[in-house]
Amino acid sequence: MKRLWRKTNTRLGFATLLLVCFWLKTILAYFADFNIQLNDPLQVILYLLNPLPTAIIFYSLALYIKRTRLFYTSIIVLDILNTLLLYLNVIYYREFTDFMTVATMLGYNKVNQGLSGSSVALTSFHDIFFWLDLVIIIALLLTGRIKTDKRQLNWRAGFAVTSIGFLAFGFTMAVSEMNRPQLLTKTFDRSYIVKYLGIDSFTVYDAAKTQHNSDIRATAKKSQLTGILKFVHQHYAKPNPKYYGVAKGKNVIVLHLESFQQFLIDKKVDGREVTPFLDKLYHSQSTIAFNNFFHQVGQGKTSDAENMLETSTYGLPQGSLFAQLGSDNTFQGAPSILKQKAGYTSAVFHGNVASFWNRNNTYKNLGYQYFFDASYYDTSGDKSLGFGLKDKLLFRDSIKYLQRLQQPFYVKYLTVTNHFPFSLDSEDRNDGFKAPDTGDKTVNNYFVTAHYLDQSIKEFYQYLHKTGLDKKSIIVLYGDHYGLSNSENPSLAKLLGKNADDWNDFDNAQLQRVPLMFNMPGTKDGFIDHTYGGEIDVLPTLLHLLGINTKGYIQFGTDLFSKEHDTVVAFRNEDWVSDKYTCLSGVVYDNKTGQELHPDKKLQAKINKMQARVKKELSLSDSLNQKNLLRFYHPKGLKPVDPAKYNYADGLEKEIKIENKLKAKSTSLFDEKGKSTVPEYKTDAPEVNHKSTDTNRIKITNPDDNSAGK
Ligand code: GP9
Ligand code: MN
Repeated sequence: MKRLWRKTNTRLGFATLLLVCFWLKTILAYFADFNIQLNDPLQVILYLLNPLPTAIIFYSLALYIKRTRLFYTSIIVLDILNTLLLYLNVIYYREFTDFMTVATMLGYNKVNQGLSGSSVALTSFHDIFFWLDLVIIIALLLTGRIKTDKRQLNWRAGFAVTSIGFLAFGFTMAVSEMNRPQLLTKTFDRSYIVKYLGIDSFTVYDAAKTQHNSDIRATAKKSQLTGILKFVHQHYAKPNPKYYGVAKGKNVIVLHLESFQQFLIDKKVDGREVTPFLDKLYHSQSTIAFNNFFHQVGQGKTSDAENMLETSTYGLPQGSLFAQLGSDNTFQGAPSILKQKAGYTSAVFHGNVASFWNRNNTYKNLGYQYFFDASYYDTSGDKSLGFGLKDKLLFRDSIKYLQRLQQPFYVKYLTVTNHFPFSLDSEDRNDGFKAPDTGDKTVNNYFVTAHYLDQSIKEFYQYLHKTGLDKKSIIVLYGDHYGLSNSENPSLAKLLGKNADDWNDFDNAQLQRVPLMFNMPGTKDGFIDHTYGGEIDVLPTLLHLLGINTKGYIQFGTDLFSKEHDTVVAFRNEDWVSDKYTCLSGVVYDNKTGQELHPDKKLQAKINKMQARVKKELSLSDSLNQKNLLRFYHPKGLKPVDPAKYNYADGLEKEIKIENKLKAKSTSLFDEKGKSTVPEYKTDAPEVNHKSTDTNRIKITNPDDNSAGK
């Protein structure tokens, strides 16, 4: 031990001492302060080791210094800076349950206003340990207990240390990427980057991204809107008078069917319908359903679908728009348009943590008034799966919040149970529905969770019917994206009456159809509409149904009911589908036969024109979002959203406060009935009778709630 201690009298030994102390402090922060979900032993190992590579690289910089004093001062300053970054994150996390982005540090994040004056109140006893080592080491150095080493480390040794740092970093990066593919490109949650790569890497990564975004924005000018406005005005499709305003004043209930593909509709396995309730809705007289409707998401998956549905602009070519731009961008989306034009209250119900896809920040910029995330429900024990509360429980447990919303309301339910890997506890397979036997477990299970989702929607509808909410609402059901990936599709072929051997890209593209239904209980003019369209088209369609003019807005989609609707559906990778053709990487297929076409000159010219239009539309949307151009655009009668006005803690208390203020004028269902409608809700979910436990399959945090755990 003594010998080891004596090593601190050498430069390398001293650097190692600082490194080890810093490592231990990070571990302290990791386990005492950060609430990170570790799912497997590999993640635990990565989490424990990830502070080292970056710190080695960082501290090795001092090893190249010759002068003794300068060496010791530099390495201590480096250590102080590194500790400060760690400590600021600890403090920040205590207030916001999130890591500090560079934008926050520099004070230009619109949503998080940075640390408030109350930071002192956020300190805790064990914080001493973040600084104690430094105090002791400096004292030992000054009193000569640790001797300074006058010999400069030979540069080769220094270089070796730096190289070890980089090698170790490359190794963690590679292992992380294996455990979580697309870790950096997707960035669904900041905590994932910290979990795999550590705080230092997160900060460097975030700084690079922020710089990139701000470079793009700094050069952005209002005049760049001109091209976009020209396109949008030419592209605009005027509403069909037959449908304009038919849902005026109704509540809007958006049911986001996770990973739900159109082929499930009317599908039977062993003679049994997979989703009998949704099938019934699909054919109902009160539903207009689309059977040539496509998802258009990129890497942002659910969040891309949400963005398209609520803003009618595309997701980004890489990563998720919510995650990358959601904290700062100006949006002109459904919640704020509906609030300002027609007095709607807005809310999201979702059983996963609020920070996933950066929703907690993005929703504020979208103008959402309430966000009932996982922290609002009991998600303990077997009540949730990997992506949050099971759907049947989400619907049931949302009622106490739903019934308190002022009507008309615009609400969105984000379901999660039908999500890859499509696992479901055996207690939830209660009605003998059997999975198909395709030879691929993922494919088989997909049918089981889809069946469960169908049951949960049915239960929710029964409640809507009992309380009379159904007749007062338009219910929009849609699938966000594929559940089965292209590599799994051949296993599905037989079930779809096709041959796995000649399964090709055309077949994959056709499977990107997802449901879209507008259901208005009590009406009778429903039908199945064969119009081609995509997620980008939903917002103008919905706004027109609600009798809201969209002419002044920048929206890339067109009303599906309009005679002028654009039937070319752009995929995020610039491939496209129209009512006649499917064009994938320049190869054109005939939709009717599925055969590759060899277009003559005339047809080729037509195809080229459509392809050019698709490219243009996507690139204009990217330019709008990446340059944040909507901040320069002020449609008449629409005020910009002020995200600072929204806070998603204590949602129920806020709702009740409004009811109390409005008194007899309150339009909440609770006040209309004069009592709670919670007892009206019936579910067969066995978990409702399970006691709350200390275990949880997800980690719950509400970034806006500062009271928890303090
Ligand atoms: C998580 C859920 C899933 O909160 O929305 O997102 P996805 O993986 O489908 O993008
Ligand atoms: Mn999804």
